[in-house]
Amino acid sequence: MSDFLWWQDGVIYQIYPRSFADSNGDGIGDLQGIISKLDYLADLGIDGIWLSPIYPSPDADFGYDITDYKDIDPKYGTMDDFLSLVEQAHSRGIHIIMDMVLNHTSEEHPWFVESRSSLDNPKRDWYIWRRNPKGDRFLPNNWHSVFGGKGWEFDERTGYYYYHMFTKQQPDLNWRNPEVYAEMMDTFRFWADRGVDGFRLDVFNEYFKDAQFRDNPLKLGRRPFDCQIHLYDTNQPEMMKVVADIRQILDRYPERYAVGETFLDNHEIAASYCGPGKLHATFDFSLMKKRWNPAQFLESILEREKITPENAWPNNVLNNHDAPRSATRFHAAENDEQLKVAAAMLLTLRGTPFLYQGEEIGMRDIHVSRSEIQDPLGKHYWPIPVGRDGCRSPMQWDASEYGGFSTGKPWLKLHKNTLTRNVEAQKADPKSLLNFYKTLLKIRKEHSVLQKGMFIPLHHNPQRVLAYLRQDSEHVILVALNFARRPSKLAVGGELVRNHWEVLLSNYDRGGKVFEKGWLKLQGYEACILIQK
Ligand code: ISL
Ligand code: CA
Repeated sequence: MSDFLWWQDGVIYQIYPRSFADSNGDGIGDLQGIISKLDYLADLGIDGIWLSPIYPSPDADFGYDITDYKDIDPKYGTMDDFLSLVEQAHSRGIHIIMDMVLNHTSEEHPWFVESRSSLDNPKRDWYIWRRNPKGDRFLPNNWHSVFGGKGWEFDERTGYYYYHMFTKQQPDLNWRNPEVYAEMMDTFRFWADRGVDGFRLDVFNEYFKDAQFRDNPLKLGRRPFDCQIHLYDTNQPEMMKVVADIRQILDRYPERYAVGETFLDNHEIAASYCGPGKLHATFDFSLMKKRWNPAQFLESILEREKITPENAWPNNVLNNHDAPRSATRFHAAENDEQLKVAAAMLLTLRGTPFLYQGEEIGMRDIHVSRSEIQDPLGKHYWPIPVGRDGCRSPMQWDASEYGGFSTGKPWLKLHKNTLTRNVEAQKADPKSLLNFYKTLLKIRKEHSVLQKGMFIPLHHNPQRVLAYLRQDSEHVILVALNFARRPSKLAVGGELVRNHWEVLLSNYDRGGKVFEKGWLKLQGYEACILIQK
C-alpha cells in the first residue's frame, strides 16, 4: 500500500504546553517555548505534535475548560505565535494536532454566562438544564461526575440544575441544539483553515446524552461514578452522525486527521467510531493499563489486532497527561534498559505510536503532597487517586535550577532527578534512553514493514518474552523483548532459524550474533530487533 498518510506512518508526540518550555520566565510553558524546541523534536524524528489545549481558559482543569474555541490563551502567546508555530513545524515536516474539548466549556465561557442568566436567554438551551418534577431537593437523575460528586449543580438564579460530566466549572454543552452543533462543526473549519493538520477529540463519545435523561443502571464499583453502567450518559446513537459530519468537513482538506478519545473505552466501541466516513482513529488505552508482563501486553495486542485495517487504524499509547508515567508504573530499573524494552514494543507494533513529552528520557512522576495538589481530580479524591499532577511536572531539559524549563519558578515543581535525568545529559550519552528512542524512530521510518506489515505473534516463553514478526511481501522483522531482569532465551525453530538474519538494533552488544543452536539468547531487559536478509 502506497497510500499511507502521515498519521499512519508517523509518530505523534504529545505536548502538555504548560509544562514543556517557558520562554518568558513566568513559570508556565508557552508557544514560543515550543517553537524553540522544534529542532529537538525534528531531531528526535517525530511526525506530529498533539498540543493539549491552548485556548483561553481559567484553568479549573488546566485548559480542558475553554472560554473561547477560536483564540489562544495569552499565557501561551498570541494567534500570531500559533501561526508561526504551525509554519515552523511544517517547515520541519511536523504536523500539528489540536485538542478539541467540545463536550463542555468553562463556566466562564460567555455562552454559559448568558445561558445561566435567565430562562429566556437565547443561549439558555445551549447547555443541559433540568429540574425534577418532584421538587428542587431532588436531582434530575442519578448521573455522576467523573471528578467526584453528582453530575448536577443547582443554579439559584433560575432554579434549575445544569449537568457537568467533569468538574462543576465544566458545564456540558447541549449538542441537541442545532446552533451548538453548527458552532462546534465550525470550530474544525476555523483551525483547519489555519493550517492545523489534525484533531484530538476530548471525550467525544460523551457529546450526546439520553434524550429522556433516564437513570443509569447500577453495578458494583469503587467510586460512585464506577458504580453505574453508563448506558444513558455515553455512546448514544446520535454520535454516529457527529463522526460522519466531522469526517465530511475534514475530507474537504488534504490529509487531515481526527483521533477520538473514547471515554470509558473498550476495543469494540472504540473501533465502531472509526473507518471510512468516520474518525480516522480512536484511542485504545489498554496497553497503558497493563502490568509489566509480556503475556498481558500480548493479550491486549491480539484483542486489538482483531480490528481490521479496513475498519480502523490502531494507535499505541503508554503515556499521557492523565495517567502515572510508565517509568513510575513499571517501577522501572534506574539504568533504563527496562524502559528500552517498553520503547521497542511501542515503536514496533502495528499502529500509530503516541509519545508523551519526557517519556523519551524516562521521566518519573513527581510526588505531590496534599497541599501542593493542582489537579481538580486530585483535590476531590485525594488520596485515591492522588490526581494527575505527578505526570505533568515540567520537562527536564538540563541540570540548571529549573531544569532548563524556565528561568522563573515553575507552576509545578520539577522532579528531583532532573540533575541527572535530562535531555542535555542523555543527548551526550550514546547509550541513553533518548538516543535509543531516536534510533527506534529512525528504524521505523526506514523500514516500512514496521509501519505497514502484518503482526504475527511468536508464542514461546510468554511469561518472560514478547516476540513477534512484522511481515509484508518483501520483508520480515523479528522483535524479541525480554521483560525479565535475567537472561532469557527463545526457541527459534524451522524455517525462521534457517533464514539469514541481521541485528537491526539491540540495547546490548551482540557481537553480530543472532541465533545459537536454534536459540535466540537475550540479556536481561534486552530489546532485540532482527531483519531477515
Ligand atoms: O483522568 C482520568 C482519570 O484519571 C480520566 O478519567 C479522564 O478524565 C478521561 O480520560 C477524560 O480525559 C479528558 O477529558 C477531561 C480532562 O480532564 C482530561 O485531561 C482529558 O484528557 C475533561 O476534559
Ligand atoms: Ca511562559
